[in-house]
Amino acid sequence: ASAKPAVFVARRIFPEVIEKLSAQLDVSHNQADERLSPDELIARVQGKQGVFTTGSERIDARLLAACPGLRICANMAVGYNNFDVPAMTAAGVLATNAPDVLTETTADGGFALLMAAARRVTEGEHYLRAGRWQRWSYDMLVGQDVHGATLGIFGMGRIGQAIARRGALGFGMKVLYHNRTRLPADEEAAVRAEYVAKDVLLRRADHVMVVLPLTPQTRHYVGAAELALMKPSATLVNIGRGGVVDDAALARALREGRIAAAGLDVFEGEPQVHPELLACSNVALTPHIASASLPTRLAMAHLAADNLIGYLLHGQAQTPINPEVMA
Ligand code: 8YV
Repeated sequence: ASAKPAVFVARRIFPEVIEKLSAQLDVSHNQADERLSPDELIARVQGKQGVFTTGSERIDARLLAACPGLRICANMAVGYNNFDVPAMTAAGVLATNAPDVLTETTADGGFALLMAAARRVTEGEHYLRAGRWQRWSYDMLVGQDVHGATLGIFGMGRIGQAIARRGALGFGMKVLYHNRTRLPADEEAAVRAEYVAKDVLLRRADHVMVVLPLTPQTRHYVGAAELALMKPSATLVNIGRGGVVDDAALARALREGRIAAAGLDVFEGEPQVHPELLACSNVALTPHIASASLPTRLAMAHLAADNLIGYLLHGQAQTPINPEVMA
């Protein structure tokens, strides 16, 4: 038997990160890309002190009760709606996420979708590949401008602020935001964004970017009533979490021309995508890849690994969600 603390890595992950973990910990690794079922996850975590999760493995009271030796769950994601944090804290299990290292890459991803949707990039590609591009016409695939437009941001955390900076400084946009808490004046000035009420943002924005985590409070934060306030020429982008936008209501709004376009990286029930969204032409769709540059994914994996090693060997973690557990 090994004296090293034992950890379970719940998905196939960079070999070099597995090597780094294996140098200090007793590692077992699910080599598959499939998410384990809740029962399989419990069976594999039992007897382990740590688990490396990738953003969608559910860590809840049932798993915690079945895995009493567990001390840390390290999520390779900034979002942690897969964690029941109060239950983890009650069980004395540290939760860590992977913030900061993905901020700029994810903001780039948000702009990629905004540009694609507003300027009909993916729609244009489908048009071309389908052999429908036969001649020039003045109104072929005309979209909306991004530069100089009014950008509304829901969720002004690290990624929201990186998007605000891009909009204001790179694209000359007027930036509005709404958030649970308003930024301090100096931070607001640094990102050149104006705090407004939710309905004001929806009415005034030419493009709305959703960068909210999924919580009970943000579920369907943008639904039929919100979409109805938006301009018919507006674009909606969701790079936060599936479920923050009501995808069925969005598909209806797109089909009825109540808004012009959407760009979506996250979906309710992903990897399933609402069939009515798939049927809409005026929507740019990506499979949850806003953080997916190679250097960023590697940095996220290293951060999760460092949290596991740091906590299990030295009682230290860089990015704890419930630091009270460490005390
Ligand atoms: C991840 C994400 O790619 O960080 C997050 O919250 O949604 C993405 O960056 C995904 O969760 C898998 O790790």
